[in-house]
Amino acid sequence: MTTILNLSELLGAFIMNRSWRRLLGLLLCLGSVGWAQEKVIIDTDIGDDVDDAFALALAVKSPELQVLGISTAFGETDVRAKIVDRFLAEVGKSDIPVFVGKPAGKTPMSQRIYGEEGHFAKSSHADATDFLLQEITKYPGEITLIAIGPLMNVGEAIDRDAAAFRKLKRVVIMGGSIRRGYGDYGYNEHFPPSPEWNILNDVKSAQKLFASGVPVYVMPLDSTQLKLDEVKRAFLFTRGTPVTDQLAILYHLWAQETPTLFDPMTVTFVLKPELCPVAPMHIRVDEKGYTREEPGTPNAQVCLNSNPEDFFQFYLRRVGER
Ligand SMILES: [Ca+2]
Repeated sequence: MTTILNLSELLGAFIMNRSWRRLLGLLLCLGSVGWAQEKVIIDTDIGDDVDDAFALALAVKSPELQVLGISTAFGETDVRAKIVDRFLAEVGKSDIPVFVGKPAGKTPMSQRIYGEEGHFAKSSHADATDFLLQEITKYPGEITLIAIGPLMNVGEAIDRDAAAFRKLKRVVIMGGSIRRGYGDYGYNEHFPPSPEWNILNDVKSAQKLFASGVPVYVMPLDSTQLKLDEVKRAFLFTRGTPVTDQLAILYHLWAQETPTLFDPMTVTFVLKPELCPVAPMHIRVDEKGYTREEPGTPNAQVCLNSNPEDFFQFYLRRVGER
């Protein structure tokens, strides 16, 4: 009796001890990772704005995710793919395959040189839509597509095989502007909704996505205008890890001051949905690229509000982890 009591007291003392609780937490986390990694494909227009790189950084630092592949969309998709090649190689993830969407003309790209110098760039990349449809067929109902650029590849996949596309588990996009426009942070003067970049650059594909019947999760301007201020940048860029070093290089090539981390909220939502709570909504994408909230059967789950401080507490800890 005494022995049993002593053992339970000992166990209680261990559990109360903070380091043991942390260890238990880690073991539980590793256990859950082993069982149910989330299969994701990321479709990105990395290369001009810098937030895509910050989204990829979060994905590669997250053991909860199994990144099946990364595809590029919009403009010079081959240059974008070379940027992804280098980023993945520099952070030790060159096993993740990279695919290209249809190229469409030349656009200014602040981070072009990062991919063009030829570091780790693969000589060719297979087609993004072929890959997407093939993976959906292989893992029906299991894949989350995270789309953080204009939606050309999504539109093409729906055109080519709408039935297969519907077998995605879900699509999580950064896109749209429901009640707030660019520059409206909630505390300052109101800026009305405006056509958001990703929707505006391929309105037809966005319309197809909202009509596709696939569960669509939307992280619009309303909840994604997350400013990486100088205190946060100083923290991140002095971590000296392979991932934060690449972010520092891409940030300097981008050559502006304060990045807005629109895209990382999509990856964050997949990992911690409570950081961007969604509500059902019927969204109509009009010809001008507005995402109108209208009465009707919900065709999307939309996050209208997030707490930037909570987001950064999570993001900086995870991406800055040594
Ligand atoms: Ca983007």
